[in-house]
Amino acid sequence: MDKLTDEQGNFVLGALPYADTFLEPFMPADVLKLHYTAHHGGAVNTANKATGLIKKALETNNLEGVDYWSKKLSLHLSSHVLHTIFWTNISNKKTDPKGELLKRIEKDFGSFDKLKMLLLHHSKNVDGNGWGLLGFHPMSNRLVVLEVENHEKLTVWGIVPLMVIDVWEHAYYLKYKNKRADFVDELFNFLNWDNAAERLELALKISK
Ligand code: MN3
Repeated sequence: MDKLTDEQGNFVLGALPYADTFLEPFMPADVLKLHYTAHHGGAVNTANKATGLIKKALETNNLEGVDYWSKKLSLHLSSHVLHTIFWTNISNKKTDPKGELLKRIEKDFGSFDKLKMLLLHHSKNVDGNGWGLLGFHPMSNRLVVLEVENHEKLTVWGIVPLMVIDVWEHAYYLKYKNKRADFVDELFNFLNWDNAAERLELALKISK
């Protein structure tokens, strides 16, 4: 359901699913636009550069520098994945988990309130830049909350992100300054649980 590449396999910055003003006043249009074009767009460009240079290294049988570019690919492709999901994870109308998603939240965390407590805690407490993340792990058939550092650290192999909360300073500093917790609390009201439910449904279908 997410389109990360074009027909040639190059990473592309897809269109935002709404206008820049969609989340105002919570997220001002200029903040959203800068986040999307400079930060998400920058990750797309660097991921393309990394794959290009790794390909070139293979063609010339010279692997000098591939360690650096493989690390860059891990960071920036992970950023591309998470930001692509993030834009679809927010909405300007209130939603709540229901159906299969709610059932699994209650099974794995006790209740939606308990999940909220855990997801908010991890989002607020990431060391430095990172993400709070609710994911589905098909290999163990359970939901997991992660406290991701940068874009790619402290994950679990095979996790399918359902709901991601960007707590890099670029996500909130222009409006919320150093008050990350206020931003996270406010963002919680804009989370699109219908989108998370769609992601779970697709993951369950694919993993059957
Ligand atoms: Mn970001």
